[in-house]
Amino acid sequence: MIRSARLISSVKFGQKNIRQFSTNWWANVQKGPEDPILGVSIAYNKDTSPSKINLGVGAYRDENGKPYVLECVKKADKKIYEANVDHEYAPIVGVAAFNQLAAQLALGEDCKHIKEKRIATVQSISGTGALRIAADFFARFLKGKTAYVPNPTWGNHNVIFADAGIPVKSYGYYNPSTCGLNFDAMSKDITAAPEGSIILLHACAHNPTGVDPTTEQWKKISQICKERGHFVLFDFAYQGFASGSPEKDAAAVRMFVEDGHNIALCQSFAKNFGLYGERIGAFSILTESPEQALNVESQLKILIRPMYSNPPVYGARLVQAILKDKELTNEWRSEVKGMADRIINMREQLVKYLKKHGSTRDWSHITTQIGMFCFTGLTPEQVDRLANEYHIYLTRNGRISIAGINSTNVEYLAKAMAAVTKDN
Ligand code: PLA
Repeated sequence: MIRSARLISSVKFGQKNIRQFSTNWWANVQKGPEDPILGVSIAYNKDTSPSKINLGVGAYRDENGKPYVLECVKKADKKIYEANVDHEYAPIVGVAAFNQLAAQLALGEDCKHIKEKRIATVQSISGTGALRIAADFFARFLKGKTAYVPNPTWGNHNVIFADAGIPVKSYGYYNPSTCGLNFDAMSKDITAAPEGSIILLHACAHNPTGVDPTTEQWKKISQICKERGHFVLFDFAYQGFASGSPEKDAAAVRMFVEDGHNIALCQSFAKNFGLYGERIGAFSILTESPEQALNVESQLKILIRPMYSNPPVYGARLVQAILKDKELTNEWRSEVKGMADRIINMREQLVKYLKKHGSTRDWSHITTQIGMFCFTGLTPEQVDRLANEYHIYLTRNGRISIAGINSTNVEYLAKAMAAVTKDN
């Protein structure tokens, strides 16, 4: 502004040799690539074929391929409307009652940290926002530490930590030859990480592989993290989506806390409450004492205030209305189970139709993997063929969002997958 005003006034006063006024500030900005996951939806939206299928982003669809608004959410919506609420700012940490209920949902009502007020919880802009707060907080207070994420992981993990200035490395996780967990590599790499590293774990329904450690394996990982003095961050984006039971899906998180880890926890309510666009999540840090929790919370506030000041209230109000009401909570439980069950059923259907269409591959991982995603083993070239020849869209790492499959499109999908994998 100042600069343009100066140039314009120079012209006014008729000075010679002034620089040409220009508004061309962004000539050096190059076009960047689309996001590997959200870019899939852009390609899908452009396709005009009636048989097109979007298996890219992990967004639940009902049997008719439509977005699903949970009944408990509709009821909560009505309650909020009827309560004639105002639209005042929330505090920097968000809606306090929501924060409490969110932490309880993940950690259990008996969690000592909650009872003893040894936990700092802030509302976040969904799971991504929680991770971003985590990464920025670690950059300030765990300076010099490296974050270890599974290989592979949700692609945004790497970027979030890198953008916050935290070095990111990976630990072994997936074994492509078994389509299962490479527990040896996982435990070796976590052991070899420098003492006191940040270890990111997917609480359940690992994205993109759909492969989770067993209870025994979780116990060992917890032990290793203890021995090595690692700091554990759980990304909990799918509570209820893996098994249909929010408690079962929280087992690993709760086990680590029982084992004595003061974990950090990122929660998302996008998938389990179907509140994708409301951007509702929570970030918690478990501490040694109530005083520490207050100190941590004060620093989280200092971090959040210049980022977005305070979070939007609507999603928090919805989740709060559901979780504080026994009946609505029970309705939510049965609806989240319904979504999980439909996904499990689609896995079975897909395998059945792959066989029917002559595929002799071992597709058993489709039913053994859990949660929203299946890591199919399809190559990037096969993925491209699915898009170009069959109008079926997925990420190039071969991940399919099972939630996008329904009884109308499952056979078409199976036929196409059988065709593109026929000769290899
Ligand atoms: N953590 C994991 C492991 C996730 O898979 C996702 C979402 C998030 C956090 C963040 O979700 P939120 O910010 O919407 O709460 N992953 C999706 C969507 C479903 C995405 O990539 O943004 C996916 O398709 O992988």
